[in-house]
Amino acid sequence: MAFDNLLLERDGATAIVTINRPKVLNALNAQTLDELRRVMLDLKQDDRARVVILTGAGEKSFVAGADINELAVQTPTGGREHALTGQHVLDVIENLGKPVIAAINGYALGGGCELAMACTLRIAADTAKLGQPEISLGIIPGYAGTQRLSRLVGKGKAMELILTGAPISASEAERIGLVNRVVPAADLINDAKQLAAALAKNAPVAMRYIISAINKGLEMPFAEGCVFEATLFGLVASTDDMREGTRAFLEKRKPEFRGS
Ligand code: CO8
Repeated sequence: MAFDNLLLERDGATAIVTINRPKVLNALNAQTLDELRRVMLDLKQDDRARVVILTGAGEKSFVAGADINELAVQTPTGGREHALTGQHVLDVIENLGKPVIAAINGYALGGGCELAMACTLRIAADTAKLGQPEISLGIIPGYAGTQRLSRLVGKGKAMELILTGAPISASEAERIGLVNRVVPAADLINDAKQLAAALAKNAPVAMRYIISAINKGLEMPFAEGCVFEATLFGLVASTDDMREGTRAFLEKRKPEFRGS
């Protein structure tokens, strides 16, 4: 697959996707969004890729938002379509069925913060800044930021971040639960690779069901979420990996999961 604005590398069972428009701080234009959609759909089907890392090119920015050149000329119907397209791409990432780790190497603003929130886990460099500055452009988040931010950090903090538009530091983002952990900038990619390698050893079907149970379960009443979990629990019992995992424990050895 050829991309103008993305790089795709492999590190064992980890696929590393880098958004590569450093001159505009990796802002997401329509073409980049479409390339992200295509690479993610491809990785979803790719059994060699058990975990995905998503990061930004350069040292300054993960993604500084949607491309403001395109926002400046959008029409009402075009804006709605743009928002729905972006929401769809982020939905593909959130429900990829394998962990996607955002390695936040700098600014994650607007659509960049929304993109990071769609990932399964977030590791931030200590130099990163996160926020939803749309209000300063006279607009609102459009890639589901109002929905995901309030679910991740609660209504009060989401209101504050989106209404003020003020960015926060990586350590503040960790304190409020917007990122899972903060590491020195120089260690970011290695830390993300280590976490990815550890996750890649886990049973792929079980990871897929965990992601699904949590994502879909959050949209359901508690009792229905529990029934959904029980159904997935039953399904996972049909896998060779369940037999391998339980047998390996009893035989006092490390399991080797094959994804079947
Ligand atoms: N879009 C386009 N270009 C950008 C963007 C962006 N989001 N961010 C930075 N750039 C460009 C700058 O224009 C500049 O270009 P040039 O060199 O040609 O002047 C280059 O990147 C470098 O940026 P700066 O010189 O501004 O770098 P600084 O270090 O001085 O500042 C900042 C860094 C603070 C990150 C600053 O660039 C900034 O404020 N950027 C905009 C951040 C922002 O407002 N993001 C939110 C955008 S809105 C959004 O994401 C909505 C998403 C949902 C849309 C839904 C569809 C309708």
